Amino acid sequence: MKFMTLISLALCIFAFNTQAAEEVDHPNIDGAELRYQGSPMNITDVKMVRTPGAPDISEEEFAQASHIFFQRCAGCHGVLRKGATGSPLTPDITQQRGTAYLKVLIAYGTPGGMPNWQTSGDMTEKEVDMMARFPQHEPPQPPEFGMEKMLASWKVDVPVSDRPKKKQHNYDTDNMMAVTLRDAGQVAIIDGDSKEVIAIIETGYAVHISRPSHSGRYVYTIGRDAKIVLIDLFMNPPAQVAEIKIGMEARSVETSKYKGYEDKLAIAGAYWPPQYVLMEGATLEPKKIVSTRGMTVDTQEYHPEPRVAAIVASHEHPEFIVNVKETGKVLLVDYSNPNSITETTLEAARFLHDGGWDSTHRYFLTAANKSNKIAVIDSKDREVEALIDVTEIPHPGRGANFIDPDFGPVWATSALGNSNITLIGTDPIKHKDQAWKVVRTLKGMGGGSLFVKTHPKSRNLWVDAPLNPDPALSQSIAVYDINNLGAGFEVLPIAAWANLGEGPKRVVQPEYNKQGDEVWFSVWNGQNQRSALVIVNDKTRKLVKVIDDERIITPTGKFNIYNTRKDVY
Ligand code: DHE
Repeated sequence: MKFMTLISLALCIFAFNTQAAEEVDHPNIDGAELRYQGSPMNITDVKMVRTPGAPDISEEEFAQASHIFFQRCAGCHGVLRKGATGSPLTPDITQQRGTAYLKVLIAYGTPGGMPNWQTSGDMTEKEVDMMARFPQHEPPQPPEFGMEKMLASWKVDVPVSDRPKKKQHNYDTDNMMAVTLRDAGQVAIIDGDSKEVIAIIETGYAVHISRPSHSGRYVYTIGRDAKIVLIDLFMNPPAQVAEIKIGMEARSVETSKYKGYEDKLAIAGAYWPPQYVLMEGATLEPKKIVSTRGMTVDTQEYHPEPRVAAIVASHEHPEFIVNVKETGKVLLVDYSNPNSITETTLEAARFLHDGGWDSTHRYFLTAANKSNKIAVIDSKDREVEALIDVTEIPHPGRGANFIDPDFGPVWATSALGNSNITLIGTDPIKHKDQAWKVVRTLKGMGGGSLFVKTHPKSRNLWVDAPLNPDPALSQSIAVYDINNLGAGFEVLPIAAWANLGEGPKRVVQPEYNKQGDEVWFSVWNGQNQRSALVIVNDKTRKLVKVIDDERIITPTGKFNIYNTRKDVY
């Protein structure tokens, strides 16, 4: 009887899910992709909220459930449960479903992408029961994080006047690589010429990306806990000179690049609270905090937590271009007077994620990944140039620019949801008919790709697939000859070359050295397993070196100082 009830509940959930899939559910993604969407959030200090009509929950259970929610669910469902890649879980919906229904949903998962938390062994029956009662109460709102908290966290370790006037070592700072050591909460600074690990610098929790200043002297690194560490590459060895926390959850940081403002300002965007902050470039002193809460582009409903995704610095105006994920808006933030920011709002599409420049640095191409579109922002005329339909879940990183033998200049993106590599024409002058159109679709190794890369001096296009469920693909890289795209790709077994022993060993994010003749790959293994960086000769596609120093723990993103500051990709 009990079994029959479960079956009918599961069927009913399936029916609900199929119906709701278009609107609110996870895209059709597997477990690895789901984990990618939903990294643990570092949010604490929430207050208990009891809601009429919701089942009983003790204070202790509420605290435990909030912790589990922020660790496992908020990445997809949103901090305030308004829904992102996962369904909205507000009490008007959850109370209607009821505890029994939600328990089955959480325990067994759904075909739409909700993980099977109990049957996978990730949650006990007791936890599932608690997690079914918890969302029937109003979501607890985490604290705000304004100027007072920012200033309290701000620290200048080395004042500007005490910093070296010139480089204190003989390394070429432009060929240094800032390498994210994700689970160690560190960044490795590695010399691109000798491949020597010059420094390991403590940073924020599950550190995410690094961006160098325009001059290439400083590196800004941001952790998922919204801590920014400013590293001075002129010091011997390079070291932290300032730090600040700009919120509780964050992913993006960038610095001013417009003529006359080089190295002057930094900006960071937060996931929680939904805001961005402008800081002084050399010290991280916070100057202005701006909230991103507002209406969505399509339904024009209020969204209480639109997260800040990718940020790039305009080369055409003193502006930062800021992607606001859940509202689908792109903000042009004029920083010429940081005491009085002017913001221009462009309407793109939901859910904006990452992106990069075309080769002229005029057009910013960015993925609206839930809408399966690439938005093209004209940074010169300050308008949306095009919204281009692409296939499921585009994920370009910064993308890859090259000359297609038939269609001229193109920008490429790969995808999470399928094996397509989509090439978009980017030259509205000499190749007008192809501009802002999909001119070619290449078949890749498989879905689960995150990053593509090439270099102006190279004829290779590299495509990873770290989230593909097949280890033969997630541990390899596909490489195309740009002059002969029809010939398909060669597969290089990068993880096998590193010879690391057991572990998932995902091969992630190709990155060129300054000269454009070597490509670096991370072999991203478990925290307690051996990871490595594998360097390949771009011309011969042969192994140059494996950096398997024991300090290289869970490497993911790598940022070559020259290519990143000059936007060469
Ligand atoms: Fe990232 C860039 C957000 C998971 C590695 N990631 C970005 C950017 C955003 C973002 C908004 C663009 C920043 C910019 O350009 O200003 N990433 C998120 C997430 O929300 C997500 C999906 C889940 C999470 O909770 O964090 C997520 N990202 C991952 C990973 O699991 C990756 C593969 C490994 C890791 O380090 O955690 C990862 N993300 C990266 C990298 C970049 C990045 C390497 C920069 C790519 C580049 O070439 O510029």
